[in-house]
Amino acid sequence: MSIIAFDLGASSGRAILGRLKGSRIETEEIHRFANGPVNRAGHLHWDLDHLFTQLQLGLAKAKALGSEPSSLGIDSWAVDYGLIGNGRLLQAPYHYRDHRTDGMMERVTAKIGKSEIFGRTGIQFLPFNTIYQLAAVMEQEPELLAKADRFLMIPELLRYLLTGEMISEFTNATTTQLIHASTRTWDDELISRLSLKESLFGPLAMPGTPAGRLTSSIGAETGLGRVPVFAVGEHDTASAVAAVPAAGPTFAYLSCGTWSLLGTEVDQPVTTRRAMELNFTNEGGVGGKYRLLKNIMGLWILQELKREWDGKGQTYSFAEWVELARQAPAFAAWIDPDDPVFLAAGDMTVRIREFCVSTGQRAPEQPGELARCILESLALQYRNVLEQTEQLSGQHYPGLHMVGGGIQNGLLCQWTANALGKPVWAGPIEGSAIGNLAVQWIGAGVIRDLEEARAIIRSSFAIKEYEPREVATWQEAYSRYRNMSRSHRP
Ligand code: LFR
Repeated sequence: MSIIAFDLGASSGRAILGRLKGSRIETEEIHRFANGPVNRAGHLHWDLDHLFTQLQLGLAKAKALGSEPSSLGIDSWAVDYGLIGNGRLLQAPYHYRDHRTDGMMERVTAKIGKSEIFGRTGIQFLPFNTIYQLAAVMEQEPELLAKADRFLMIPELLRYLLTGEMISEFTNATTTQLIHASTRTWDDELISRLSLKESLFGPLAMPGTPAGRLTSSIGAETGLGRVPVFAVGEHDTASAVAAVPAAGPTFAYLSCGTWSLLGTEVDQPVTTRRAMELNFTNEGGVGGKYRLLKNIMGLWILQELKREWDGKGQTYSFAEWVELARQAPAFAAWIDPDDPVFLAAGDMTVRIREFCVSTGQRAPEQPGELARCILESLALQYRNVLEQTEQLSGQHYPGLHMVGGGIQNGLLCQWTANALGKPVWAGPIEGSAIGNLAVQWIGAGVIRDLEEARAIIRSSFAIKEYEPREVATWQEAYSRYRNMSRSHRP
């Protein structure tokens, strides 16, 4: 019997067919499609109609391949949402990198203090969190909120279109910064202090809970019938962390894609002052766990650099960018990848150069120098954040698990091991899709729990080990990097 995971990422969306043969998972990518933001009247939005068509195409392809999936689940990146009025989507959902939230986090936290928000929710301060997106709507488009009777996040919206049922999902809901960390449900007090309607936010389903079936018309169109749909870890990072092939309860992970999410799993949120100062987050996880982690800007900076140079007619493949980085001189200049200047789309070359000059470094000129600067800075920042994770959790990690598409960049994996002075275990690549599948099997009672799922994942997918090299050189570089980034931060 097969099942389907839809994983909607920043570079593409995918439909992955999964089969469980004994204690081995087999996966097959049956459909891949574009999932870029669309620019409408100067704002970045999701193209939901396109995505819905692609989901249906994925289902039809499964049918054409002779498979009759027994369930499906959808995951995507966090924080984005749509508003429903009278059963209809009121507006194309905004993409979180849209500029409309500029300054909103400062406005909201001036009204409700940061320590109060963090103490209640345990969620890190990112300018695009749903709470600040909703505050922007309230200021800029209040009529929209007045018309809305329901708030749904992206996978929930797509699930609604497939099943006709509106059900919110816990892991993704935590990223709104509107879920109370100890009650694990909507924080009605926070919601009403923001002057939002409590009735917008519906009941929450935990990952692995049944959440309806394909409507009869979609069942008929795709030829699949009324296939059950699960609420999975619908935040892609929740799914990716569920797929970390760790053997015991104490481990550190890096979900490596457009973003780099580095941290550990905990039973209870860590909402100490220190966690807030370090801007760590406690996002709801699969199996009742929390993900204590930090967002690192990630390969986004390199992806944007590539897009910019493609636009100038100087086109290199991603593999070529990595090769150019390998050949460029070592430890010449670094950025703090988490400086907010790197968040929005656009001209990374200028921003990287300006950052380097403003911190007393020589500005990288050539493509290889720019790419090297980004990848070394990421590896060094991973070490910094792993040390912070150890401080907060009181645990010691002997190495780092890396999952996600970014691990195809072997140079970054090796440099990460070098920077940490510890081994990196890289795999699986399709972390989010595999975690999505695993949670459906747990929901169906085919796999017992998260621990068993991880054991199955461990034996099903190749895990590549990177041993640290040139440790002394990287240690010295790390000390210099720390001084550079410390002096730069306010
Ligand atoms: C990764 C991710 C991160 C989230 C960011 C924005 O794809 O979901 O976890 O902080 O995207 O939603």
